[in-house]
Amino acid sequence: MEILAPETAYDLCTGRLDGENVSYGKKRLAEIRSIFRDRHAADSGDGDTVVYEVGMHAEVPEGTCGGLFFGTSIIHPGMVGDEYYMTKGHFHARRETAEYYFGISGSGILLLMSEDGKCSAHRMEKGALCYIGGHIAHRLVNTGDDDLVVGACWLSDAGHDYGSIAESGFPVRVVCRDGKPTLIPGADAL
Ligand code: M6P
Ligand code: ZN
Repeated sequence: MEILAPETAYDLCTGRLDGENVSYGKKRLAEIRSIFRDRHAADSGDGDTVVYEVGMHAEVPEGTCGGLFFGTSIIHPGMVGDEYYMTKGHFHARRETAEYYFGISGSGILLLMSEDGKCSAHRMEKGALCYIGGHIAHRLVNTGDDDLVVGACWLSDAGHDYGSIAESGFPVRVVCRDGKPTLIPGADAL
């Protein structure tokens, strides 16, 4: 029997994934304008701007029971109006499934929301490990000047439910006030 080389490379410093079954996707402003509170700023921003990227290692097809996915989210620094760049955020389609997020570099906030709309905010930085339980929506916000890089591991049959977020949003937003990240109430757009 021979000793096999790793099929996939994972850079512990950058979160970069390379090799078999790895794919990368970019999320541009044009696709996610509606998540930001300042509609005018979101609509007048260049739709081609990449807000965040997601690399993913998927050994099994989406929906496979018992499998795992492994990913890296890279949220670029920037703002729409006074609101920091962030991910769309989602519940899992299979609500009971959990996920790990872990900080690789940069600084930001992980917003968590229960199904009845209770929200909490957690600092996300290198070395932070966050267990996101089932029935909890999750969104990453980059409050720093560099990329916020966060690793993730979730079940291959968890799925994504973006619809509930789109309808009611997160009840907390992260905006810049006096140069500092500040939590403000309100899911609605301006
Ligand atoms: C992490 C995981 C993925 C998710 C991605 C981007 O890598 O949670 O499942 O797709 O972040 O987040 P979102 O889907 O909310 O845009
Ligand atoms: Zn998730």
